[in-house]
Amino acid sequence: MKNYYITTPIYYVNDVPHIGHAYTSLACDVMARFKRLDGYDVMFLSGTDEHGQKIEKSAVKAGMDPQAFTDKVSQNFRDLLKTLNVSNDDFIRTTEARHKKACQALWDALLARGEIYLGKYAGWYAVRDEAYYGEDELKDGPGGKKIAPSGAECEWVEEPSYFFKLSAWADRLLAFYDQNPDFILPHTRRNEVVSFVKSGMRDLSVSRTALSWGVPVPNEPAHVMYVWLDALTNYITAVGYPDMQADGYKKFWPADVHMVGKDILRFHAVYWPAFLMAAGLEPPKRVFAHGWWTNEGQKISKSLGNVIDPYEVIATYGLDQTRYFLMREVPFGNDGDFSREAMVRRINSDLANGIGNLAQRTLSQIAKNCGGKVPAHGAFTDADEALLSRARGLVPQLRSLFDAQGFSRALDHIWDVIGAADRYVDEQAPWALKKTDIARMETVLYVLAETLRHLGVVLQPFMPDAAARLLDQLAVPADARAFEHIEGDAYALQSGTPLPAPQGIFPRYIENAA
Ligand code: ME8
Repeated sequence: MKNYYITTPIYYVNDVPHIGHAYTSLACDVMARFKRLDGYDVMFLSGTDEHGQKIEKSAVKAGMDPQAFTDKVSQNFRDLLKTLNVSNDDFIRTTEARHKKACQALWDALLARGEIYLGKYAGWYAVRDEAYYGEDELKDGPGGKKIAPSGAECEWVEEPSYFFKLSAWADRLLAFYDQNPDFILPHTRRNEVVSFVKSGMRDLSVSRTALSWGVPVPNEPAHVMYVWLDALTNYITAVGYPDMQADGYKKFWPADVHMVGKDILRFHAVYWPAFLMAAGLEPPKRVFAHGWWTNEGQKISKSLGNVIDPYEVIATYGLDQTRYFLMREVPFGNDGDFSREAMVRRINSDLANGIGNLAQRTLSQIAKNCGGKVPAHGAFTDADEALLSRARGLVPQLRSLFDAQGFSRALDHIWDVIGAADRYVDEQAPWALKKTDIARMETVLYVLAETLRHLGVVLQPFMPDAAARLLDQLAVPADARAFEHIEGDAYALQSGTPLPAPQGIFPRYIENAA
């Protein structure tokens, strides 16, 4: 059985969903769709993080009870996923009963194993990050304020608190990173985690008494769980924990990838495996920390008023165009700059002039010169075989790139094949063969159509609608669009199959077209 479990972060509901949230969810969607096409049974989870001081404050500000507030705003994140055509299998909210049960069971396991003790916290806390900081990590800000490395303001907190014995886990974490060199990707991010762990970790405060908006600590009515312990647990709640005999748990835990932004790597690559190992559970197989998007070179922030609204972007440029741009523009893992000029350039050169034009040229010649049917073909020449073998080579290449979440490189490879097909059309000039050698013209158009079938199948994870339109135009049956159908020739296009009338797939984007 091939199973695959991938997760997005669960998003804080205090924010309006923006392009950054869209990005992580899209990357997971591309990965999940790829694995499904490759025959895996996939579990793809997203959701919302609804407890803690930050959310409680936002609810108060909105003049609402926190439950009513989170019910309302959580829906915005669900709606965004739908608009993005994200194929998540479950959507978890940390205010659900199943989650409270999982958190309390994990707490009990940690307590029973002697990993948690009662003490008193006196130190700094940043509500914006929901994170504790040591004095040595902070800078002085205006008005004597203490500022965290993230830029968040800190406040002094003194309260009774349970602690998790994080300091005792440093060596075991370092050994775990050593034994699992791909646990943290990209590798450049690994070093910062390792040096944090080596720098000497303090025990971690895992309960709060200053607020009540959280999962109650079992048998301790004055304490609620620290929101990150609560939030991280969502990944096991959704597969059935604490029932470790549940089908979901047996099939999907440990998760294959937790996809996160680089801002929350420490929580996922240090705290989370430590909590799990301390509770006697397996840590996830990988945490991938992707980069940060800026807007035309500037940090995206509410106070600068330059938050990019994914709905507006999709309405302006199109959904599949946006998905493509975000996955292609920067190597996955690096920071990226969202610029409208770059978006338009990608749409026009890669989509309209690239795959769009290749499909249009091929399909319109077939419609005109081959009676609207998949053309017949004779023996393949070396040039034909060369192009077909590049198309057939796509899946194995993409598999290895996807294994390390190399989405933009995967698209580079796909576009190399599109480039090779463009050169092939120019060299073979089927429009000229029409006058001299009809049989050869048909073979050339067949080779192009078959190449397009491969391209349509591998483009599905990135651009599900556009790829489906391409495959529809090639009359590829809906149940013959997986990778197994392009490995080998068994499902190759059949000469004589009637094709629908060709339609453009990617129009050019013309500024101020309205
Ligand atoms: O941190 N560029 O939630 P959050 C790229 N609730 N990605 C961005 C981005 C940007 N400019 N802005 C946001 C939390 N993101 C916690 C997570 S998980 C157990 C709990 C993405 O709503 C990126 O994935 O602040 C980042 O990690 C995430 O949104 C933070 O979402």
